Amino acid sequence: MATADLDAAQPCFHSVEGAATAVAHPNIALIKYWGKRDERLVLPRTDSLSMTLDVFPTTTTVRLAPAAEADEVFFNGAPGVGEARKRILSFLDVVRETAGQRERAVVDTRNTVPTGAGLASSASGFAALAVAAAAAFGLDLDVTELSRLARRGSGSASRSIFGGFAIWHAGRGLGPAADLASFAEPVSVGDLDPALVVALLNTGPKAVSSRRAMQRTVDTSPLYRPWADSSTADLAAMREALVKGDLDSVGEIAERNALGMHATMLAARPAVRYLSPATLTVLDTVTQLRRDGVSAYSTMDAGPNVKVLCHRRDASQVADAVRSAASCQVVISGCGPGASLQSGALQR
Ligand code: 2P0
Repeated sequence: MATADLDAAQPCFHSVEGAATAVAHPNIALIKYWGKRDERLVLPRTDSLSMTLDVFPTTTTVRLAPAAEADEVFFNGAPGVGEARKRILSFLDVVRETAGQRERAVVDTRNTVPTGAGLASSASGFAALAVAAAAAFGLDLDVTELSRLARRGSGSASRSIFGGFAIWHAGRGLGPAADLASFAEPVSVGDLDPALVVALLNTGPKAVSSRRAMQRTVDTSPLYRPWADSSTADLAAMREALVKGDLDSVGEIAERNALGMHATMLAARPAVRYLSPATLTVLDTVTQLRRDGVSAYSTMDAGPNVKVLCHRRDASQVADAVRSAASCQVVISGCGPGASLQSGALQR
């Protein structure tokens, strides 16, 4: 079935034709996820909290292929290769196991965010894949179940099932009970109209994948445990600041949480350093904006790119300052929607 045909399809959670298309957006963590306690089930060591973007969507179609002997994967129209392809095949195995099916599938995924550059492409990618694959394989999952499923593809994807702000609960322990307890859900937010100004400093693939980098950090960084402990306290403070709609507190907590996460990586053996000279230029610019009375706060993920949290009314000013300081492309994002089947809303 062509994508155009899916546009006209009725909203569906069961896919009678065995094909479904879903859209999801990346999210940026204000309280970071960095470190797993179970690699296979993708169980994190700490809770995390994010804002879903309204830019850089991923659109993914999953089509069952009953006659095929192997799955096929296409990224932006080209046959998938390497680790990214392997992760999708493993994820399809999880979906098949959940659905009690054996059929192979064709996955066609189209990203508008540069893949592998620390711009959360795996979050939008696996959220869209989870929603599309669940529908194509006829799984009738609610959003909590979809969040758990997306988590198996990539931890941060559990949060992209939801729009606005979402918390991903780490859960406790190991095994099936822990699996059930680790999912994302929306969080309450007061009167807040935030923007994230994304400074695209380097959109090439990163040297060390976040998966490997976080494992190395947990295994070798003496700063990891203190950061994880402080992140728990940051999360509680963040939830309070969000309910109050206090952007300055939200920003301060997010910035210190991100810098702390990068400190854990710098102390890993060998060190993981994603931040570049251009990153520091933007950090200085954001500090200067604050001195000038603009509420602006930085956060960085597994890459050099900086996302600046600010009031939406200040976003153009922040974008201009960052663009001229770092001579880079800048994209302004507001709060985005949760993952959806192309034919309708996912919430039920
Ligand atoms: C986050 N990041 O909370 C953190 C902050 C990057 C830095 O989630 O191994 O691609 O697939 O679960 O989700 C990037 O890690 O890692 C990430 P896996 P993922 O957004």
